[in-house]
Amino acid sequence: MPEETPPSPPTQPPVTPDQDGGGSVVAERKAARVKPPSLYQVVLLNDDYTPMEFVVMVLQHYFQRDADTATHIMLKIHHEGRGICGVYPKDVAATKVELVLTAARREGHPLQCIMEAA
Ligand code: TYC
Repeated sequence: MPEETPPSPPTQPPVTPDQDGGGSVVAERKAARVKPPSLYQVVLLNDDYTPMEFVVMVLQHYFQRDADTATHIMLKIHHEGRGICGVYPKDVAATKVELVLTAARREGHPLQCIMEAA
């Protein structure tokens, strides 16, 4: 019985310097086509019942504000009716709104938190 020759490995197409089959050329083209994510601001609204301390806690815990900044934002909301907590990509903003509303309702506060295109 004659010996079979082993199958030869698949041959690679020739590579030229600026077309290497998937490196930087593809990455650059993709970056040019991808839009930056649209941003949303998370806004707290004033009401007559939510304690100031709870709003300050929300701003510290969910929006990473230090105590002074959180107090400043809370007082701005108290006096002007609304205030921006932070600006985030859409899914992050939506998650923060949900977390804030869940925490407020758990404590029995009527605090309103919304998101709007920045
Ligand atoms: N107005 C509230 C009070 O006097 C405090 C408050 C501040 C409530 C900000 C909501 O988003 C708010 N207790």
